[in-house]
Amino acid sequence: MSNTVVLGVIGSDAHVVGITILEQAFSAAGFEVINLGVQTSQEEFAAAAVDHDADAVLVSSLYGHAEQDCQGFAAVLEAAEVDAVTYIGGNLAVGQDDFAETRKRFEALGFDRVFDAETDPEAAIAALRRDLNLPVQEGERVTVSS
Ligand code: B12
Repeated sequence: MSNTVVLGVIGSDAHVVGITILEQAFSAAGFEVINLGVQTSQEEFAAAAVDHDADAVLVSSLYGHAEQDCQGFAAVLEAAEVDAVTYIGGNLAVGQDDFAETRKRFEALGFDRVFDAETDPEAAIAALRRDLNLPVQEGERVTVSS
């Protein structure tokens, strides 16, 4: 049985290209991907994670409002009894920022890993395989900076 990933763009954000690439990359890597698309609410992420018994919830945000959109997300997942690894990635802050600080802020919001907009999807796949204790693929990069 394949591992299931719920993926979407949170809040009012309509940037769709990144998650389309992520969907393709995770599917090609053998994951079952439930792509919720753009403008996805916290509750829609939680409901999809429950419905599909997700192993991971992957949140994308590009438009600069990620921090506001993710306030209370960990509590929503917990209330729905979602037991999944949570990642967030994209353009997570407005303008130029110190990504180490950004990462800390999103970890404080409850995300297990935080990725910047330069992230190669393969690095996120390698990280997820590691977090889910799945076998690492031949030639796969196992060192991730996140
Ligand atoms: C195309 C685009 C648009 C299009 C979107 C079309 C569409 N439906 O997708 C349009 C014109 C509609 C648009 C609108 C807006 N945009 Co725009 N847009 C862009 C642009 C030029 C490219 C985005 C893109 O497709 N990149 C290509 C994909 C492949 O890369 P990506 O999205 O970064 O995703 C990769 C990684 O980030 C990562 N990733 C992403 N999510 C996740 C999640 C996880 C878990 C992981 C592991 C990895 C990961 O992996 C992805 C694949 O490699 C960027 C600038 C840029 N160069 O990034 C601005 C940009 C994102 N937009 C921006 C802004 C401000 C807006 C608007 C608010 C503008 C406005 N005032 O109206 C609106 C928002 C509308 C809305 N409701 O969302 C800003 C955001 C600023 C910030 N965060 O500080 C940017 C950075 C431009 C800028 N430099 O100012 N935009």
